[in-house]
Amino acid sequence: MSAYPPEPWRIKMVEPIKATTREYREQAIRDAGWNPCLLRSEDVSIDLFTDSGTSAMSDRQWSALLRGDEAYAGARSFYVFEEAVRAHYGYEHVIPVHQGRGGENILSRCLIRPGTHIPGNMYFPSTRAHQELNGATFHDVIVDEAEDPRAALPFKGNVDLAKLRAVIAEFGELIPYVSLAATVNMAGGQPISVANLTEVCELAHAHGIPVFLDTARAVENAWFVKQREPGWGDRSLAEILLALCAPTDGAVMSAKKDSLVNIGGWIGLRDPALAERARGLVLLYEGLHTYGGMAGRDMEAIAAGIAESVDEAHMGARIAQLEYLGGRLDAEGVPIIHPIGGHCVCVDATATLPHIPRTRFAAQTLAAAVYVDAGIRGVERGGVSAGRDPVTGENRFPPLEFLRLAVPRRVYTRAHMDVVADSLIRVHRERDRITHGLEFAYEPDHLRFFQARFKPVSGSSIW
Ligand code: PLI
Repeated sequence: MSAYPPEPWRIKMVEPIKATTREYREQAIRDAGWNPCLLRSEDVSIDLFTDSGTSAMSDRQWSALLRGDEAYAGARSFYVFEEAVRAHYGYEHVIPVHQGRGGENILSRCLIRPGTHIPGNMYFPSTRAHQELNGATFHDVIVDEAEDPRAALPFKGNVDLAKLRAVIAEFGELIPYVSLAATVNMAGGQPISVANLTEVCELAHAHGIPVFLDTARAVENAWFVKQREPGWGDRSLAEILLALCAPTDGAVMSAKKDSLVNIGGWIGLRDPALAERARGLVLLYEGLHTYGGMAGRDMEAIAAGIAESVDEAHMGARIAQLEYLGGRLDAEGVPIIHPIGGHCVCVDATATLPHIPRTRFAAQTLAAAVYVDAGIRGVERGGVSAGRDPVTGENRFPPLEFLRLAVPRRVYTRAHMDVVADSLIRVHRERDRITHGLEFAYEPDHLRFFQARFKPVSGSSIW
């Protein structure tokens, strides 16, 4: 099992965790329509629903908040933020947005027309939703192994260039851009190599197609490049981050992940004309182009967080914590996605609950069971998250159906990881007791996993 290095921080402020009983949690998950997202967070003991916006900020970030310039226009904090993004990600034009999906909305509105096609290395729900809302069809061109939980390739986020070539051959000028992610969330936080990303850009550019990168977890991706990609071991995370962004035409960033803040994001662009159009839409949907829906203090916290995110002691400890949790599950035969990714450990729900059919949402069912067992909240990543095909209205069932345990940065200790591992091991040992899956009691139109309510398919419980 991996070593667990001491965390490179001390705890200065704490948030009490409420103790709950199994009976209490059973009632809570019923009241939440069997959807952990609808639980009150005070009823959750260890919250691994997401690593997004849930990180602990450092004392430097908290003191940066006090420097926030809250001027409506031209705030000093914007220029601090702009400089930090330019220096670390290398994009000339930096356009603030309130969070990642705000940026996805703007970029999609700028570039997508009805009937267009967007290839990418696996979908992300909010990214694809904006692409589809603007009339595009998404094409997954990720390598086949990304869909196999047991395939332990170093770069399962890579694009299959043959698949990309085929999409380009078929749709050519109807492709407004290639949508890449580093790391790939829905594959379990799997990285893309610098070599593959560069080849994708060369291929796309040869056909006049720009490439935009989702940089939400690009620093985590840089860590894996440093560990795994020949030729990069001696380079700093900051250098690798710049190398990942360099061949791309722009990026959309949810700063709530790598950048260690609770809210914020940006669009980074090289083309001045596109940047001008994007700023125009930011004025309509986000806020002025020098705050984009953030407070001045949020931009200060991001600038400080970006600098901390490329610190190798920070990233090394983060990844080691995930490997420790995943290693414990692996050792006890709990089926997880390999290799362990950058922000999460993912439990293969299809392998855990093979008796629950896809239409009964095994990962959603497992999420409810794990919450009831020990108050741990994860998120379904499978049939519920995938939603319905906008054309046919049919449910989409992606090959991977898993419970994602996303670990917030600098929040939980090794003892918490042990509680999570013990609970997952227990639920896995007793998996045959989970006899019923779930069906929708209420199904929202968009991003349904957030607000859906479920009911057990028979009886009043999943047990
Ligand atoms: O939650 P936002 O709007 O700041 O960012 C949307 C978003 C875009 N891209 C990627 C790869 C994400 O992971 C992402 C948000 N992810 C969430 C909330 C998550 O729990 O993974």
